Amino acid sequence: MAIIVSVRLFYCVELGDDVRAGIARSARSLQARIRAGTWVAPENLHVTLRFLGEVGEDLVPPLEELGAEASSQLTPFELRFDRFGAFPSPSRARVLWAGPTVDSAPFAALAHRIEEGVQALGFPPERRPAHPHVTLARLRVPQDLAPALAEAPPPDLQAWVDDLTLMASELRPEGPLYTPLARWSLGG
Ligand code: 2AM
Repeated sequence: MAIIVSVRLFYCVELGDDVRAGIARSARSLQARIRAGTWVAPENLHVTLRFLGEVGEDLVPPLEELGAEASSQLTPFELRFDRFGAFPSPSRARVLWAGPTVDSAPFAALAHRIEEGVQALGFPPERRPAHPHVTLARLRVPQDLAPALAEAPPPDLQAWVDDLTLMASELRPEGPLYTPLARWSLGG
């Protein structure tokens, strides 16, 4: 009997040490305003492109091919982190994030190509719009963060995105452990 081993995967944009530290620092003014939540460890801050969930090992090679192909079609681009926001809305926040005020066309193009590719591999369509963001904290109960978000000085960071990563995620009680499975330079 074949044993199917699975791995929890997502495509993401990794961020440099300086950008991660800068985003974490800029979020400090919000820390006292969040009642019950889990903050993402600074070393784990990233921009998810597509969450895949538990994936059978047999799908890893085609997902690697897709990553290589999608990344070869784009050149490096800049991503700004100049606002804080919350999902699903600031007044009922469950997720606090930092992201760009202006949509990034290259990010959207990369997300679109990956979405097409994963659907061709049999993944169900992603219903959430591809909005680039770095999750900073997850709140255990929805909280009205609108006043805190209006008052907090916004972040002001720029990241140079020059590669795409297929990341494995192991969920542990002390927090997730992320391990890059493959990484491709944009533009090949
Ligand atoms: P997010 O924080 O950008 O929203 C790794 O777990 C990443 O995958 C998380 O940072 C999260 O992205 C995303 N993720 C986790 N669980 C998910 C789910 N059930 N649906 C969609 N995205 C998810």
